Amino acid sequence: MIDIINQNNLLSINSLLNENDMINKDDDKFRKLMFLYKSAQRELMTKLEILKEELNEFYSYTPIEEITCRIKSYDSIIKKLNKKGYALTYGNLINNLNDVSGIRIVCNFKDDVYKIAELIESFQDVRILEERDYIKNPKKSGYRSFHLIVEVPVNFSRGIMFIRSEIQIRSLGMNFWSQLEHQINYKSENDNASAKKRLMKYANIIDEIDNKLSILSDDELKKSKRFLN
Ligand code: 0O2
Repeated sequence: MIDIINQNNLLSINSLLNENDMINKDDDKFRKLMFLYKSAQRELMTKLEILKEELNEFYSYTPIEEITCRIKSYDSIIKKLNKKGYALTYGNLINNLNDVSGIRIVCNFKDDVYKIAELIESFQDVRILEERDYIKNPKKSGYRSFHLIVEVPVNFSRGIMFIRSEIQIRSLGMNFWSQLEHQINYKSENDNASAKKRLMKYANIIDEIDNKLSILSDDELKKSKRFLN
């Protein structure tokens, strides 16, 4: 399967598959491709868990409440490609879906989100492809979160491969809202305008609370244990 290696021993994910092949969840290629995404996710999760523990050990305060991850299901991959109007090929999956491997970091406070994003951006071996600040520019739904599209190097037997993941970084408040909205509205086929309007209003209220909590946390935690002051 792995047969194209350039002089730097770098493997391209596209070189493992024929880009025009149609995605088929029962074939070997799909399983192997998902293995590559899972491997990248493990690398990234290790880096992030270490960061979380380091902040806890050295600064006695962890800005990170939790880190979770998931691999996008076959059904969600197909749904998203259809929604974006792409043919269901491996090439389109690899080149146009950023979040086949998805990681979510939930921080206590809003300003911690930016500090964690900065720390990830400073990792020497992580390539930052894109930054999406849905906190400064919330989505129409009211969705707030900070997204990083990254690539991490993974060592395989025949070389190194850079594989993409999406990291969503948000405050507890933003996470609370988006989890509920995801269930009630985001994936729903119904177009309930009144529910949408209310959810948007609640997103703004949560944002106000987030701002107030950030000020409170500054006042209280800066005095003693706050990290990176
Ligand atoms: P799921 O089920 O969470 O995996 P683009 O790349 O801009 O063409 P894309 O890939 O949708 O479009 O990127 P975007 O907008 O940055 O969103 C990526 C993910 O952010 C989504 O993945 C959701 O997890 C989350 N998200 C975006 N908008 C909303 C929203 O309005 N509400 C909620 N609750 N979550 C949102 P998926 O694959 O769409 O969904």
